[in-house]
Amino acid sequence: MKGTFSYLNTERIFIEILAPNYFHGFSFSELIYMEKSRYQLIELYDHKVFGKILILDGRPQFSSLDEHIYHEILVHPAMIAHPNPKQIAILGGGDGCALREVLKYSSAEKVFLVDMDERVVEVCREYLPEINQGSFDDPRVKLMFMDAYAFIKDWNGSPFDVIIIDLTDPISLISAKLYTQEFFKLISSKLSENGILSIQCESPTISKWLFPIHFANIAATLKSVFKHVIHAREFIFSYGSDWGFSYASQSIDLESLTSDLIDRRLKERGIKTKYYCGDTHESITKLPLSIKSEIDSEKPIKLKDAMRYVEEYMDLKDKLEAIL
Ligand code: AG3
Repeated sequence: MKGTFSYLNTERIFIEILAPNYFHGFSFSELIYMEKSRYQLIELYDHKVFGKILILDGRPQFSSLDEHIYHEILVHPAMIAHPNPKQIAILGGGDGCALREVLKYSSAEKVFLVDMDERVVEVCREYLPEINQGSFDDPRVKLMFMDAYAFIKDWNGSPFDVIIIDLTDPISLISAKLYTQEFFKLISSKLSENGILSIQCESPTISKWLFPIHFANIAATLKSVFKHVIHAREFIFSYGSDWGFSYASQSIDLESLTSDLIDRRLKERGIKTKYYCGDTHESITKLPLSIKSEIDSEKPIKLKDAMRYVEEYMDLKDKLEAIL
């Protein structure tokens, strides 16, 4: 089976186009599993250094080697900034790794995992138990297989303390609409008084060359909706570039999270991490000047433009694949 998105996948070599004339790739030791689900191509490979690598529609989602870096940075700043996170929603994240990190908090009473593709959850449950550590079966977890836009829009239960957005790249309409101002306003209306949003935001340096929705305009969109917004950036080996994360809240002053407070809360709450701590937080949340000014010069992403953005990406992708 050959993939449908921006990459070359011969028997052993995988190449992802990150930007025009710029690639990132792996050679694999083994194909563990491959399936075309209703929504996407799911591939799972084994690699000598990276361990297991999950690829959805030609875009690597994680590897055993560095998934903890991505997931700890995605989850803990928001969970730690909240005084007592009880009700949490994870949008996307069907691999169960963000879920594993959230479940470390004994304050978490109810965690909704909302993923469109039940097959991703089933494949990760079966083939990656050492990574997601049975998180799907925790009694606090409710799995919802549906569109996250509809889940949030129609939610009329008690508000969420933390919402974590762990989506695929904004290059299909299903995911692109979840990075818009309209969606962030809906999120804000479903957060509790001290509620915090955390979201993966693509690469701050590379994504803009290929994706019409990228770090700086996602950040500008968040800024147009939330009072307090901070960002983090770290190199993620399995994506072949730096990666961006943003955290947003209407009431919690996220800028005031100090290294000491983070270490104290991690300790008080009994949270064991491998990568994230007060020092890590300090170092990853300092953005360079050029990235800060890119955010300032961007406009919010509107829902009415999402389809056009996806088409723009498809056009560029076809052109780039044609010259491969
Ligand atoms: N979520 C999306 C990461 C996007 C990676 N994109 C790429 N490699 N082009 C990751 C899911 C992990 N829970």
